[in-house]
Amino acid sequence: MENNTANWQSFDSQHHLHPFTDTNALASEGCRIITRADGVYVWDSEDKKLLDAMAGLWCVNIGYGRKELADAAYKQLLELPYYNNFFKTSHPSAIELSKLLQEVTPVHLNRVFFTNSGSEANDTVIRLINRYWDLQGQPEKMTIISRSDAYHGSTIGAASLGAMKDMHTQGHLPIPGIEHIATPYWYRDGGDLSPEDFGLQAARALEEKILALGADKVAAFIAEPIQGAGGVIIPPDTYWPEIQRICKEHDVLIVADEVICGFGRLGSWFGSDHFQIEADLMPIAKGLSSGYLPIGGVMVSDRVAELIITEGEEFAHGFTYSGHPASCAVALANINILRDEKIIENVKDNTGPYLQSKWRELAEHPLVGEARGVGFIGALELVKDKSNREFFESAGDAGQLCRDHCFDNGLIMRAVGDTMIISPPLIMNKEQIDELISIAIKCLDLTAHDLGIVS
Ligand code: PXG
Repeated sequence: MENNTANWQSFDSQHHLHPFTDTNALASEGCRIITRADGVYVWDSEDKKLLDAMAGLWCVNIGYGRKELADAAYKQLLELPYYNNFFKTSHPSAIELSKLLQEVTPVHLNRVFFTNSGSEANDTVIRLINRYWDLQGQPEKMTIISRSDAYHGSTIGAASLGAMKDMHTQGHLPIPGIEHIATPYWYRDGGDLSPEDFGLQAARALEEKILALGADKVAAFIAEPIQGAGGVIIPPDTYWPEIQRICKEHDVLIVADEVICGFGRLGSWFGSDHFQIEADLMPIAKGLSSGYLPIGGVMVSDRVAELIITEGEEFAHGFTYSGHPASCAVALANINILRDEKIIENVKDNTGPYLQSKWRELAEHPLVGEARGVGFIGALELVKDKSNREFFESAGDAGQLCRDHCFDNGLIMRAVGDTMIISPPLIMNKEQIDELISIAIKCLDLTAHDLGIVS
């Protein structure tokens, strides 16, 4: 195939069905083709350089171009390209990765079930939860409570746990046994309440739901420590402690979906460390391999693992590529780099606070109602009138405009409705943060101008 943009765009529009994409619209526009990357930058097929403030899709935590990860995959593929972990076998890279995960995750999480993605991890979560309560002799305790604006993946189970309207409509979802409560989105829904009071109120919606369904029917509560794809929704400080009190009181398992927050995003190894969440199950993916190869998993607490193991029967669940040797080797190299180069400590103590202070200054812009964030994740609320938190009538237009200006000006920033999102590679330095902020300001100005908003 000839190496040029027009050909690629043509073949792409004829033969490639893209995820979460209006294929017709894309075919008429022509897609942007990303051909290479290094550090915090990617280049397209026209050699345009873009600062990737999304770390791919929230995953390239150590940045692009680390030879150690390519070498780890190459070496593993020559030595043992494939073997499975079924039928009483295992292999060194899966074993070594399980041990390393036990070391970096919270203390009560000592076992991992490997998957290939976050979606498979969340389907595995459903299987583990059902198995756990069956073995407890409470098979009717099977409802899982999730939240509005949640994204937990695209497989049937994971999409059911999520709350994306189009996914439910198109997929005839959710599957039975899944309920949703409101999420603690203070800027949008908090009204006159203080963040602390709103956090308590949002957490108590869980207790009301448990009482309405009957605690003997409720198996688990699933939530991201900070909601990512839903719009970087950061719970007030009062939220997680109250959630934990409620789950403990009603004997409901806690699932902390760490697919985005895990491996340093918040300046801690896991969102669970940041919020002191004691999860029974912890799905992981994305930053586990920094996206260099697909791999996910579920960290399983001693409480759940011991019952499943001591019961003696096999857990009838698994994937051909559960713990693929090359993916495990790459994840091992990735975690070693995160640890040895103290990348997460640097986000916590140095670059994270710097990014957050610069990011907060964007709240002074006439278009920005709120600028929030933790560590290396952030969001801006674009609003029509910030004096009274008035949102745009046609939600999403301002976000799209701003996102397009960012692309044109060399910055990849994502829009969720009218919320602008960043989740940069954790290795982004202060100079690159300055570059991010200055392009963001320029694009906010251009967007405000398009919308006729002036200070
Ligand atoms: N849980 C969470 C919290 C996620 O963010 C998944 C599970 C599913 O992971 P996989 O590996 O199956 O994709 C995710 C994925 C977006 C976007 O547009 C976000 C995700 C995936 C694709 C797009 O923000 N998150």
